[in-house]
Order: sequence, then C-alpha cells, then structure tokens
Amino acid sequence: MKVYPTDSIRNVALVGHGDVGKTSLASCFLFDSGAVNRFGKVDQGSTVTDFDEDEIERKITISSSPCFVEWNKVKVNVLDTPGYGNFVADARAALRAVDASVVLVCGVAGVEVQTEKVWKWSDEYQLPRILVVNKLDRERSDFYRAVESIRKAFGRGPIPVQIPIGFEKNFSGIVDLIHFKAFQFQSDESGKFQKIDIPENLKQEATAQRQALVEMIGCGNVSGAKRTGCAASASVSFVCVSFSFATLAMSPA
Ligand SMILES: Nc1nc2c(ncn2[C@@H]2O[C@H](COP(=O)(O)OP(=O)(O)OP(=O)(O)O)[C@@H](O)[C@H]2O)c(=O)[nH]1
Ligand SMILES: [Mg+2]
Repeated sequence: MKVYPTDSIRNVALVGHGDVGKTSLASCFLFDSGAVNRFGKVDQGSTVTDFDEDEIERKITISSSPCFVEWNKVKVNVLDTPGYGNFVADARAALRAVDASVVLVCGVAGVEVQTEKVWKWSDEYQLPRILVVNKLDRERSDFYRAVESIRKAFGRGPIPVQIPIGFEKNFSGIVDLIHFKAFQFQSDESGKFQKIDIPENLKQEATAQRQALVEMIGCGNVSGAKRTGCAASASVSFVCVSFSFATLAMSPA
C-alpha cells in the first residue's frame, strides 16, 4: 500500500442537509480521481459509500462511510455522512475525527435545518470548512441566492472562490476566482473539461467577486489554513460551485 507523508494527507467530512448530494459528490471524487472507473449513482444503488442494503433500498445514507482518493499527490480521506434528521448525529462523530468539513448547500433550497446543525458542530470542533453549492443544474437553482442564504445564516465569512458559468440546465462550468481562469465541463458525465477564457458576460462579475475575495482574505483570520494545510479557516470559508452529475466535483486547478 502506498505510504503518504503526513503533510500529504487530508481528512475531510462531507456534511449537510439530507438529500443535498453528499454521497453523489463522494462518488464524483472517486470517479474523477480515477479511484473507480464507473460513476456510482445513488438512484442505481451503485455508489461506493452507500453500500448497506438498507441504504441502497432507501436511497439515503444511514451511517458514515469512509473512502479515499488521491488528487495532486495528496491523499484525501473522505467521510460521507448522513443528513437526514434521524441519522445526522453520525455526522457529529465524523466531524470529531477530521481536519476540515465540506458543507454542502442545495442550490435550490439554500441553507436548511441540518445545514445549521452541521455548521454548529463544525464551530464546536473549530474546523476550517469549505462550502459547496450543489445541484446548480436543477430548475430554480440560484448560486447567488444560495450564497446570500449562507451569509445570512453564518455571517460574512463565507466568500465565493468560484462562480458558475450558465444556470439551471445551461450550467456548464466554473470561473475559478483564485487563478482567474474558467473551466467548461462536458455534460456526458465523463468529468472531462477544457480551460477557456472567462466568458465576456462574466468578466465584470468575476472581477468584482475576486476583489471581494482578496479583501476578505486580507482582513480575515487564515491561521486555520496554516495549521491544517487546508485553504480555508474557521472565520473565512470558501464557497465553491458543484454539479454532481457533470462531475464538477474538483477544481482542476
Ligand atoms: N440534478 C441533480 N441531482 C443531484 C445532484 N447531486 C445529487 N443529486 C440527486 O439528489 C438525490 C440525493 O443525492 P445523495 O447524493 O444521495 O444526497 P445525500 O446528501 O448523500 O443524501 P443523504 O445522505 O441521505 O443525506 C439523488 O437522487 C441524486 O441523484 C446534482 O448535482 N444535480
Ligand atoms: Mg448520502
């Protein structure tokens, strides 16, 4: 078995409200990184982390399951946790064991009851966190509305590091505000993407969002980043864009 130096290992938990797409995102991680050669789907009972008979039958996660991927020479141990009220307590146990939490928020519904709960637990364990706005391909999804609901619930710390290209069924890629590059993904679930120029109609928005990001980092507390090697801290957390089905799970940059 390959041995990784400690500074090349990350331990993260995927947490969030029920049905927001945590298991699907874990599936994307596994497929995109090449750990598996088939994109497992919850609806087909073929994901790696929802393997229990009850989970497959009910199409929900009942207890946390680990998996790991290698990305850019870093081993990422991922805990996929339950989000439904009856089972969400298991997410708390997972959060105790990780270095960072990945909080998924639905692009349609925004922050929900269990989102607030897992956020509170992440606060309790002083975890740096990344927010992922998921299901942006869905009708009535709106990235900016979801970000507003995040900031209303959790304060001004969360700040986008990516913005979407297109919306609902035309959602097709991301603008990476850190590297100031854009990526367009194929819609065939292959996870393939190409680097493109930032679309003309998004240049102004992207520039303004990048400026806000730079200002936020300038005045934020990034000590958590140093401690964990994770690019976010407890007071400034980064908001990413996701669309499980097009395997936008990981920023290629
Ligand atoms: N349209 C769309 N559907 C998605 C996306 N991500 C997940 N889904 C669907 O949403 C449903 C729930 O997905 P899961 O991955 O099981 O969600 P979860 O957060 O793991 O759910 P629990 O573990 O039970 O809390 C499934 O039917 C998925 O196929 C997405 O990005 N877009
Ligand atoms: Mg799940």
